[in-house]
Amino acid sequence: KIDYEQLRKLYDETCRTKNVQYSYGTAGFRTLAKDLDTVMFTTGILAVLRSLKLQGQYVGVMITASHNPYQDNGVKIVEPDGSMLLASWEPYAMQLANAASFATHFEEFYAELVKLIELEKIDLGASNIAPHIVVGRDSRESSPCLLRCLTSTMASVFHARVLDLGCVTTPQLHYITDLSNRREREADSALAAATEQDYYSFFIGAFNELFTTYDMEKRLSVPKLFIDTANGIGGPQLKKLLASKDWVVPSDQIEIINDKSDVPKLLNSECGADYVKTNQRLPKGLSPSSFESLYCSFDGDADRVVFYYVDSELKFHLLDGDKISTLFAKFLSKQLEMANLERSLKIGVVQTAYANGSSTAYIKDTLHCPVSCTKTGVKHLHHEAATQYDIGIYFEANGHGTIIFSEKFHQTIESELSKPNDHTLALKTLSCFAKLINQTVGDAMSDMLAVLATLAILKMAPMNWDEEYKDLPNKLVKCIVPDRSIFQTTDQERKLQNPVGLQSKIDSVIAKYPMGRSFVRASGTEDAVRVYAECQDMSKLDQFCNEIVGYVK
Ligand code: NG1
Ligand code: ZN
Repeated sequence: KIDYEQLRKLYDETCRTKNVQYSYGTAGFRTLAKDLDTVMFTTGILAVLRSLKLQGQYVGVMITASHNPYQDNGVKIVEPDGSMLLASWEPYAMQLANAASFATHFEEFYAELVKLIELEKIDLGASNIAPHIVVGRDSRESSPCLLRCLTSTMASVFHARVLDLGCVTTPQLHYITDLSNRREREADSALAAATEQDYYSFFIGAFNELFTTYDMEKRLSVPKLFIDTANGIGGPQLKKLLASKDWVVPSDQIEIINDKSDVPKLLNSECGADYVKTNQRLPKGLSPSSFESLYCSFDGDADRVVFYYVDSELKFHLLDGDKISTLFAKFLSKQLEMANLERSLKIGVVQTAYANGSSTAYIKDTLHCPVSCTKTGVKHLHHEAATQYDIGIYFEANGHGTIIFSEKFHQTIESELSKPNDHTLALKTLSCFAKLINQTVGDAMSDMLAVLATLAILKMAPMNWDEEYKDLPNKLVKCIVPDRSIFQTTDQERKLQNPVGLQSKIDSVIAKYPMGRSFVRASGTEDAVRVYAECQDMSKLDQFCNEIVGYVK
């Protein structure tokens, strides 16, 4: 039922990157752009199969390498509801890619493909089901060419309908994939496939509704917000949001910097969320001018955001993913309490071991909110937030995160709002806030709007936000080792199981430093081992970290 000759022809033309070992990690496939043709070809096919498996629903595919340098690129598949590819399909993505990469003849690849189709019982002949695919790409120079490799077989071999969004942010692709399927389900054919415009209207609508609820003028509570878009796709997309007729925040309150998405080499270079978080300093293009301003940085595909400000002594202060989590936790627990729902709806924060120890203590001891710790990687945090809480707040320290509101949350708020009560303001706040958050995935634009709204409602300046708790001095180091796969962890990556004996050495170092905490794990995205350390005394931090690194190397 597959047009064998056509597939073979396209395979021969497209699978030019041979003998590359591909692996589908926490962020999909990611490597040098010049090595990606083959894996794009097979990922396109896998996305089609995933859609067929799910009765032809829209499956998303995003071409991006996020915060990586401009020479890199990557690809990942998005489920119909906007979440990450089902974990049990990740091995298929690898098998198919490596089959094409290492095959000497087309038949070897074809056999692997047929095996997969049979294993998953996919009916390619079902005439009433056409696969639906949504594709998007970030601003990288290599993306258009990779897109052609990705989509080459979709229509001609598999009769797929392909919705090409062009250049979008990663969270826009997730959102539009989910919305397209919701519309199909509601058989709302008049609206058909979702667009970028739907995204802007929806989030601006929620932002405006929240300000109207509080009878506030649509001005930011800070005099000025500077947004560093890492010279990535966030720049042009944010400009579209700000240019929308419904966006009414005065234009002199917002300034976008590092917005040269058309100059390939500038992408993520000395700017963006990763740079600011790692180096704890202002990005290129910013001088500490006004100490009342708020600053934020997106990463290259705008799924992460970190905030920062400079104090009156021009000292830099980072407001990272932990601070965003705690701000939302403080705000939303208060609203739940005011709505008298704190006993019926469960709010909680999900972190990884990289969260600063002070943030964890603050959430538990000051906010009295439950905290869970999961392994690194958004899918782990997302799962915990979605299954354990009615309001599940999760952020990685690096700024990637969102909030998941349960079905019970929506039903409860709706039913409370429908009866007369004294908590209407809090109920409306919760309802609007849930709309303002992109629940499919961490989203720099939506998270930024939510932070701005929260600060305005709570009448908090950046400094007040920062003062809620003080970070413990901390350090994150990358160690290059001969074989990182021997570093195996347990307890949500907080303890090493292998190499045997190393953990007890680490423990004995930790014991010497007051408030000391340290852990070692292999990176899932780079060929390196990461060492994290934090302790009370800034002047001892380097020594503490070096001692651990000494045992790792
Ligand atoms: P690895 O390389 O596995 O540490 C990094 C980030 C994660 C996550 C992924 C996906 C740190 C310490 N790690 O993972 O939080 O963002 O990349 O991009 O920031
Ligand atoms: Zn990203």
